[in-house]
Amino acid sequence: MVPASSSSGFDFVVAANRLPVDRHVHPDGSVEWRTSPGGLVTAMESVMQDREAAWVGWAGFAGEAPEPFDDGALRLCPVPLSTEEVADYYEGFSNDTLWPIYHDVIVPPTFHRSWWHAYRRVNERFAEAVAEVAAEGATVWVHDYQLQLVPALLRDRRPDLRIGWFNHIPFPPVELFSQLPWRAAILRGLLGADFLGFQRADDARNFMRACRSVLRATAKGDVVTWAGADDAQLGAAPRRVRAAAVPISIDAQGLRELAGSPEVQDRVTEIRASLGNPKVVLLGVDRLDYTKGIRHRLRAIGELLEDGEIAPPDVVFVQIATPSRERVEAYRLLREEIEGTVGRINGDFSHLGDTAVHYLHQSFGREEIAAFFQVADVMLVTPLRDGMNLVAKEYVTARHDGGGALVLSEFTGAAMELRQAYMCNPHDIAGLKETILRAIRDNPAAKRRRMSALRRRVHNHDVQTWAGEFLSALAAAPDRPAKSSSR
Ligand code: ADQ
Repeated sequence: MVPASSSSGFDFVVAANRLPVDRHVHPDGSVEWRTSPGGLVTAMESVMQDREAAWVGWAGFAGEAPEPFDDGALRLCPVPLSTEEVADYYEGFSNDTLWPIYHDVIVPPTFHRSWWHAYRRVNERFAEAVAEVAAEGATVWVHDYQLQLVPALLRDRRPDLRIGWFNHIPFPPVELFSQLPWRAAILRGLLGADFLGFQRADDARNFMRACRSVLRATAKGDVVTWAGADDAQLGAAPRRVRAAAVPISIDAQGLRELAGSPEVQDRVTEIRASLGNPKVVLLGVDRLDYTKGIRHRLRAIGELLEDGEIAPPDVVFVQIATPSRERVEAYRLLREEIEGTVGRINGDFSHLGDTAVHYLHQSFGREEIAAFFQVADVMLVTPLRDGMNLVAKEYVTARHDGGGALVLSEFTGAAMELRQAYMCNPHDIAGLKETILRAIRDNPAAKRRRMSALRRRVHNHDVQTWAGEFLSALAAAPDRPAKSSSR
């Protein structure tokens, strides 16, 4: 399908830090575009299928951006970032300032004014690029913490647009948010939108409290009213903006079909055999990020091995850790620590041919991940803080055979919905060990009941439901507050 001509512009525009595809240059110079990693693209891919729209984002490499190009019905509009901007806007301000603040300061955030300037400059570039491709009165869906100034920057340029923003990560309590030297500018940037979507009701509440405390705005029900400011800063005009929880989900039907395909079923058998057909397989699948609680999980596994509660070859643990943000110091240190711990555990508890912890620092295709989910008797999702965590929803959906058990941290957005999981507090190592053992040993009928309730929840609230809820809330805004969509 040929997308609507950009001379009149697109009626629907998505803006996200990354395009849904990454460029890979082969040694022979040929170029291949592959699906880019991470939760946002996984979720949005099926929402955007066959939708005539433009997607504005970075192509994943520094330097000049390629010309806009079409991917099916989607027009991809690459935004260029220089090497310094990748370091300052992306690795710096987004991933080393905002990410830690928005995730409970698990590692200390770094504040640099030069990073902030780059963040502002890149947000302007994104706003400019969206303004160029959006048709009169178009709907614009801005994503995530990297683009929090885009709503107001865009409204300045194009007051005709309907602008929504969705936060894939948590929004922090005001006590943490207030540490940000640029807190007022960020809130004013966000208030340029008509509707702001969050993963949990608590995130929306945190945002409202920040508006009250930092901007002295009023917040009633799900509407923030900002009287405006008498200055020349961004977002000085008065605004009424809705903020509510719209929890993200997965393409449940697509994953069920994939998981049940003969190729994936064959892989399930192969993977189990290559692990030595253990009685119990424990699994973790995460980006290698300090928010995901991998260290705490390994600590619990190490102690269970030491206590003799679990042992290979009967019980093995597989940790898949996708490489992530490898140029940020905190991530480099985390990788060293985790790999050191895995080495120590295996040194102490593995035997020739019987490995206690299988550690794979690799990215896999969706088929392979779907196969791993079905191999897992117990899935360990133990983040210290996570906006949602799609892996939890993917796991229960992939287990269409009704088997398995999910151990889930109460600090994930998913815990608000997946209440029949084996809940844990990952900081409480003794409690985490007990929960893992319970998930292994509970009677099969009880486990099946839990899994079936979890699967039903995801089935009834899939990614299409999420996108529908977000877009109808956006269509109802502004000044026509609709009821908060969930919980
Ligand atoms: P992420 O922090 O990236 O997402 P998550 O929600 O778990 O985390 O999504 C990760 C995605 O990557 C899943 O679809 C998973 O299957 C896939 N994945 C993980 N490891 C992989 C590997 N080794 N190979 C291939 N694929 C792998 C952010 C927020 C989350 C929020 C999402 C969506 O941090 O809280 O749920 O956005 O809003």
